[in-house]
Amino acid sequence: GVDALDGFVPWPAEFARRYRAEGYWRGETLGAIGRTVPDPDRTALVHGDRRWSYAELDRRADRTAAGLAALGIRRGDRVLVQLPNVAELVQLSLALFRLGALPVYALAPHRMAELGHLAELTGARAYVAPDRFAGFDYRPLAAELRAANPALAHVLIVGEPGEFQALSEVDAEPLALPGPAPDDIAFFLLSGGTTGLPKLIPRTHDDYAFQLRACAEALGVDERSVYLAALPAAHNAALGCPGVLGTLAVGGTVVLSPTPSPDDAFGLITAEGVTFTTLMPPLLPVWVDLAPLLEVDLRPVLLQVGGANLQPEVAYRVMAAGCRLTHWFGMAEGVLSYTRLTDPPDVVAHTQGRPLAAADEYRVVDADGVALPPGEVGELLVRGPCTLRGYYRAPAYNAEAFTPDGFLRTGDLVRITGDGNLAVRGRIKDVINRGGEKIGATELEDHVGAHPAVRACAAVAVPDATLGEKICVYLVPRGEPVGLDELRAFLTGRGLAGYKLPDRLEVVDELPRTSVGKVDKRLLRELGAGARG
Ligand code: J2J
Repeated sequence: GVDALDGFVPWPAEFARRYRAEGYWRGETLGAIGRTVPDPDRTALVHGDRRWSYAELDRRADRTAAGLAALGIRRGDRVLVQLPNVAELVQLSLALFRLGALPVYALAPHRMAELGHLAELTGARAYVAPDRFAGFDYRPLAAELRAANPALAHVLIVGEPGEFQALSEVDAEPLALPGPAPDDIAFFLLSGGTTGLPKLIPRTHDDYAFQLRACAEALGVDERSVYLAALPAAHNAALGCPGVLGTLAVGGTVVLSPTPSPDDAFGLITAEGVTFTTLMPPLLPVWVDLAPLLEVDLRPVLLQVGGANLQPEVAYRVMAAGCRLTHWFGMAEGVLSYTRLTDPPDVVAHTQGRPLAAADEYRVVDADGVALPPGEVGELLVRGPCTLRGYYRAPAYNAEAFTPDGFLRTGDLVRITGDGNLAVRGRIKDVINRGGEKIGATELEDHVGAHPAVRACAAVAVPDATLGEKICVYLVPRGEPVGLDELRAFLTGRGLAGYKLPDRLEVVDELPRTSVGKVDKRLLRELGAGARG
């Protein structure tokens, strides 16, 4: 057997049967993407000066798959992939899907703390990184990672390989590969909301192929569509809602932008005739305000926005400017709810619409897990054809994160409105949502607590006008207090990703406690909000 299955929680047989019988799961594998398209000469991918037709992408993916097989990468092997929005990310992903090897998608800002954990958890056999991105050289990081993880036999670099091997040299005559089964894990995504170390989400070929198809249908994405990947394509929102993979699956064109900033994205929108893209809320006002000044017409571009709280005023402003908007609630875990293109502006501004699939089961429950009457605010529980049944190799965590009958506890507070739309109202999970980037509070606290001058600490979200939330750390010192800059440098030295570094530090004599002795984070959040500005 494929040992990736050790630690994977599949859907129970009766659910798998139902999802197949009802046509959600169709026995597809993701390696088929780019293979059978209406027009092989059509442009599949635009990245910088490179324009690859479907025929070229298909050929490159086959050659990379054969080259990886020649290196000894097998079906079921895990490969840590840390690539920004470059053509090689797509080529490599298709190659791994065809081989049945499993990408573990890290984000570009991740460093040794995150990568070391992911490599160890998955037993990854290879690591793929750029030579440099955003001013950072990944090759010394690769050397450190390999030294710490003996199972990591191969380091493949996009660009100048230095002491390692260039991904471009992983290339061989295409060969027949056994390939994966549709119910195999296709890849892993990082969870946006956890306690302790980051958790991995296994996505199967069946469930992700369904997500791609359903999202494309819902937004009318077809072979004429042009998707701008402005957010990182390694994140679920841009990878597959329908995103990069869903656009390629229907024969459309994908345009890769290195960042979502107007400097990078606007030229591409005009030059390539972009028809849709995905944004997190903080960028939306920036885009809409700058577009007329930079003479870019955003009206032909359907904007998919979600991932963090979107203020209704911003949504109305965007729609008043003539832009089309769909408002999403999404999780890498597979939960997706969104407003449809025919929904009235009030529904788009105030809600995240309806579930992706008719087979999605949503429950709203109180703190005791008891179902609430429609309209009341409670935690959202979800079960469905693309919502995972367990995090990878995390049995103790899974026992808490799922109900006994298999519903994912999202940790998000929602209400279902009278007309059946989902409206996110808050959160009970201990996560900070910094403009769409998720920081697990306990993960950060464990790192802060490792500083010798820290007696106790608590990380909480504080309001921020631009990002929605920022990170504030309350700290009880042991002796001489630590300053913010010193703490940030300490955390960077521990290999923590830059977006998880605290924005603010408050030194206190002690942390407030609830009656049962837990740190009173609600009070800390209130204090943090009050002390603002
Ligand atoms: C408030 N909070 C939201 C929203 C997600 C599409 C879009 C987003 C993601 C994503 C994604 C929110 N308002 N509209 O994967 O495919 C918060 C919730 C949720 C968490 C998931 C996609 N939309 N959130 O953001 O896995 O707290 O996925 O549980 O990164 O983001 O984060 P993540």
